[in-house]
Amino acid sequence: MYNFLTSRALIAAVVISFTFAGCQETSVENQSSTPSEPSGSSLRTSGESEFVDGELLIQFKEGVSPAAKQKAFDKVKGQPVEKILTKAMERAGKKEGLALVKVNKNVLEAIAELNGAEGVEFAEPNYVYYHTAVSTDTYFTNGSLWGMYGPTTSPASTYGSNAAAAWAAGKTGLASVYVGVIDEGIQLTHPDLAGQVWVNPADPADGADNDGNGLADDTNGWDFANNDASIYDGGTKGSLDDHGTHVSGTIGGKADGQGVVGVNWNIRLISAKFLGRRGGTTANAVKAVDYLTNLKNRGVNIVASNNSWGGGGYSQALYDAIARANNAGIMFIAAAGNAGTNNDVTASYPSNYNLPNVIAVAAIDKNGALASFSQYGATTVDIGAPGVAINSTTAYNTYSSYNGTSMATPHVTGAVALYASTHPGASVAQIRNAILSSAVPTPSLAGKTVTGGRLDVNAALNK
Ligand SMILES: [Ca+2]
Ligand SMILES: [Ca+2]
Ligand SMILES: [Ca+2]
Ligand SMILES: [Ca+2]
Repeated sequence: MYNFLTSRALIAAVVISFTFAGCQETSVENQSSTPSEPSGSSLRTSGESEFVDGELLIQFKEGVSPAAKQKAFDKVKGQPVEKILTKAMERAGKKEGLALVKVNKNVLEAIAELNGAEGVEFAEPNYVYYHTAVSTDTYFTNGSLWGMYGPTTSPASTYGSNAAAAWAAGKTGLASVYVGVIDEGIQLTHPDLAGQVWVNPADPADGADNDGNGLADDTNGWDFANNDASIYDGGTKGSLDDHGTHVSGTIGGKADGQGVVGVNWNIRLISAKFLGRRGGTTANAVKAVDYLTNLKNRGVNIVASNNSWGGGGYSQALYDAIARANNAGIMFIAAAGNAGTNNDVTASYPSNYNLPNVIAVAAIDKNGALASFSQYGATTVDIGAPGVAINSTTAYNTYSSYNGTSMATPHVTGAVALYASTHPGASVAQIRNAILSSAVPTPSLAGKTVTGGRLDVNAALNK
């Protein structure tokens, strides 16, 4: 079972403030309550991976006969409940899609029977993923967004991302750059996010799927967890959407004289919500990734997705979806995980997928130390970024301090978006090189990450 924590501790009410470059921002953390750990009653674990009991995914080979499919279903007493065939799969020449199948037997036994069976490309569990925040920092009241500062900015923080130096050079992002937030939902009405969330010009809220992507009224994105158009369910369905709102604020909180500010002052965030109170599944992660790929293929300038979540084992279906994103030129920035372990030894997904668009992110604290919870890996984790005591937006117009590789990841995603704003049309290879080759050598990350260094947003933009 993965050690990613899914509960949040209480946050004491506290007022903090900081200043930068003539921009005074005040952050108020409010008391927030703690959702309880999911009961997990419908979940099963295998080794370290959690998956939905009684469900699996089958990728049939193209052109397989209906008889062969039925034979495969019968073999495991399976009932197909959904054929997942996304626009991105169709564009990639797939017609079979993924079959989501209910099975009336042990999932792992069923998979063993299916792999190698006639017409079956692969079968795998429908894994469960959780977001990668470890905890709130109850008493942390240092009053700064240290993760945004750099060694020569004012205020300074040696180990921050140095985004502030990029702002000082006039690089504050563009509303024509889009980033997908694959996470919980986003409080799009939060004072620090209002206007930063994409409004789909091709599908107004009229009950019809005007843009023909199969989702009616995906005006700000889509909620794949609940299969509906509302990307923010705080207060209505008990899903607080704090985590998705928090990463969003780090990527693109507004510079408006109050609250926090993100790496990008100008940006458009697209919600691909797939994490609910009980986490998210492979089936919905694939849909979320492919949703963004399809939008990109239709002309929306999506440069990256932020993936502050993890869990499960290796999924060929998710790998394939991330590969489609790669082919569409979308970076996939992923949290290394919060179990404190070595990803070279024990693989962590999705950050371990070996694809050009995947950048795996570890968390450091404001003293440059690798966070105690942060996973690492000399060959599998690329770079460190601020992930301890990170203040950002949370649901119900609040601000909170969180710790996690979840919090480090959006600093890197933000850097990718800011880079794309100054290097329009940059390729996956160019973006990857800019972010990783500019990493600042950092002792705590030496031998623990591919670059041995930490994010420097300003240096990346000068690559
Ligand atoms: Ca639509
Ligand atoms: Ca519509
Ligand atoms: Ca919803
Ligand atoms: Ca603000």
